[in-house]
Amino acid sequence: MRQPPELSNRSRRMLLRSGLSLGALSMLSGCNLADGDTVDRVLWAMSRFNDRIQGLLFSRTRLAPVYAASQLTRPFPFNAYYPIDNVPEIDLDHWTLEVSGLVADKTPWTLSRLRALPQEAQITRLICVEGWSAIGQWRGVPMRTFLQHVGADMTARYVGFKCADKYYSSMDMATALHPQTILALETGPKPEPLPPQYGYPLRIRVPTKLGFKNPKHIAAIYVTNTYPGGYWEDQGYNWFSGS
Ligand SMILES: Nc1nc2c(c(=O)[nH]1)N[C@H]1C(S)=C(S)[C@@H](COP(=O)(O)O)O[C@H]1N2
Ligand SMILES: [Mo]
Repeated sequence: MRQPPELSNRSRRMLLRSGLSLGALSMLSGCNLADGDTVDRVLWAMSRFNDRIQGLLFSRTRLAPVYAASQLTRPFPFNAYYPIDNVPEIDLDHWTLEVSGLVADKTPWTLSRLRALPQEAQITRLICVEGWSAIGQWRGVPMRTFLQHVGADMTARYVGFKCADKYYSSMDMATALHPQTILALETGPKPEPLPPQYGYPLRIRVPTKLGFKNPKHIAAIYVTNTYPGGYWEDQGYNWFSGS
C-alpha cells in the first residue's frame, strides 16, 4: 500500500461507503450529503455495526481453506505502507515481546521462550485488499496457546498489536482464539525464521482475515475491552474484515 498514510476526508468516506450494502447507502439519502461530518459519523457507525454482525456470524470452528505445498506462491509478495527498502531494522539480540492489559503475567517474552511453546504450521492464502492473494506457509505458536500462557482474560473483547514500524492492528477475542490464528515465527516451503520483509521476528498470521489484519514485526500484544482500531482500520477499512 503505497498511498500516503493520510487519506483525504473524501477518499476516507469512499472507502467506508464501499464497505456498505446498497440498502445501507439508501438509508443515507435522508442525510444532507453536503454535511460531510454527519455522513462520516453515520458511515463509521454503520461500519462498527457491521463489525458486530460479522462477529456474531463468525464461527470459532470453521477453518479457512488450506493448500498443498505444491501450491505455494513463489516468490511470496511483500506488502507494507512503505517500500521494501524501508523494512524496519530490528536488533534480534535485544528483542522482547511486551505483554500488557488484561493478562495475569506481563513478563516480556524472549524469542527462545516463544520457540519453546508448542508450534503449528499452516499453508493458507493471504488476501490483500489491493487485489492480490498468495499462498504461503507459516509456523508458530497458536495465539490461543500464548493467551493461555500469559493468563489472558479470555472474556475480554479485543487483542491489540503494536509493531516495530508505525503499524498497529487488533482483532476480536473469538478470532484470537481461532485454531488457525498464530504468532508466526517461521515461513517458507521448509519453515525458516521470518525474513525481514515478512515481519521478523514475529508476525500475526490469521487466515480468516484480510492481509492488513496480519501485522508484522510485532513488538507488543495487549488484551483490552477498549476498541483499539488499527492503522488502516482507522482510515476507513472495515475493522472486522473477515476473508
Ligand atoms: N508492521 C506491518 N504489518 C503489516 C503491514 C505493514 O505495513 N506493517 N501491511 C499489512 C498488509 S496491507 C498486508 S497485505 C500484509 C502483507 O504481508 P506480506 O509482506 O507477508 O505479503 O502485511 C500486513 N501487515
Ligand atoms: Mo494488504
